[in-house]
Amino acid sequence: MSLLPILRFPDPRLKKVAAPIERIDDRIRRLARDMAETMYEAPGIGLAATQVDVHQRLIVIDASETRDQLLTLINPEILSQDGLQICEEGCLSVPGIYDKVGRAEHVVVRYTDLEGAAQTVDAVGLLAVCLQHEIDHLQGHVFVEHLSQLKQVRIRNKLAKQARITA
Ligand code: K2U
Ligand code: ZN
Repeated sequence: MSLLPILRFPDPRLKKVAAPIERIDDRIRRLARDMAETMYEAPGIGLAATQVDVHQRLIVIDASETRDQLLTLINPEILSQDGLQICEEGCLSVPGIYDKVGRAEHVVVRYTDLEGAAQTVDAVGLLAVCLQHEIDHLQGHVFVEHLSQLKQVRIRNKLAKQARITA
């Protein structure tokens, strides 16, 4: 297994819309394994293929306290959503930035698992937030886009300054 490099905001590749996965082959299975390893090592509770510069509709999530309930979702789609929750979000592609984002409290997501079986997950709370956050990534959206323009300018300036210091 391998750790994968994670794209950093505002890399334009994070804006690409991921393509549906047509066939679940060894390449997809290997990618899912490497994404899970990368997520656990970061550490994070989710990771989208977009973030590792693979523009296909695959996400991994483990929002469990015990860090042993890995979900691998191929071609996830939100079937229904309702309610509202405000959650402090961060992102492995936007290190050091955390802010409150409004998301649906409850989502029902349909997806295909690694065995090719159709699955549905009915989620509330942090898992619901993470599903929306990761599916946003597959659509080319990063959570900071939900913040004010002023906050986005400040974030870009802060990350650009960090990049100059570490260059
Ligand atoms: O997509 C990612 O970069 C992974 C995020 C997913 C996530 C962000 C906010 C809320 C839920 C999930 C990371 O796991 S960032 C680390 C983190 C973990 C829990 C809460 C906030 C941030
Ligand atoms: Zn993210």
